[in-house]
Amino acid sequence: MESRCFVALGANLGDPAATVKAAIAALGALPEARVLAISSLYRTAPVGLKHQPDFINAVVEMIAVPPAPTFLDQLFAIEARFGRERSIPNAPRTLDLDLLLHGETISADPRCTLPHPRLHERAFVLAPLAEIAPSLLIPGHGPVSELLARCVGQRIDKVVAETV
Ligand code: PH2
Ligand code: MG
Ligand code: MG
Repeated sequence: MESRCFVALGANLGDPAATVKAAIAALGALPEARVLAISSLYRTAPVGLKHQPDFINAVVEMIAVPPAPTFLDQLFAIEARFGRERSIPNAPRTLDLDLLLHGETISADPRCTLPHPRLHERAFVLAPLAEIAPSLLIPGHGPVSELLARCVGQRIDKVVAETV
């Protein structure tokens, strides 16, 4: 079955903008998926662990055939190809791919929680998401635009020159 999915990209090591663009190409090259929409890139202040470089973030809308756990494995494989190392939570990373939504799937599985458990409180996800899907409703939380309006004080800047 085909599912409408949203994937968040984040990077803050190496050349983050180049990595995010290359990762979007890698998502588009997945055998059972296609990219429908790509947000601008955003330069964002780190949330959580503060003393690390700014991030580049973006969100893509995709159609994916695999069920959520399989699709997530494919996202992890792309992260690994881009040199992702897992140390402590929220550590700097070459590439983070987070599955935000997978069709209508609601899941409390700790490995693959859907919708993504922190998406509703993060401007670095909600701003690019609102750009490509302004009327989207996040199950259990509400319209993406309202959620974004509640994220006060999180610094995010659209990267005009590096729009994909
Ligand atoms: N990802 C995190 C934690 N904090 N902050 C920003 N600005 N962007 C991110 O992608 C990010 C973060 C955990 O994945
Ligand atoms: Mg993340
Ligand atoms: Mg992640």
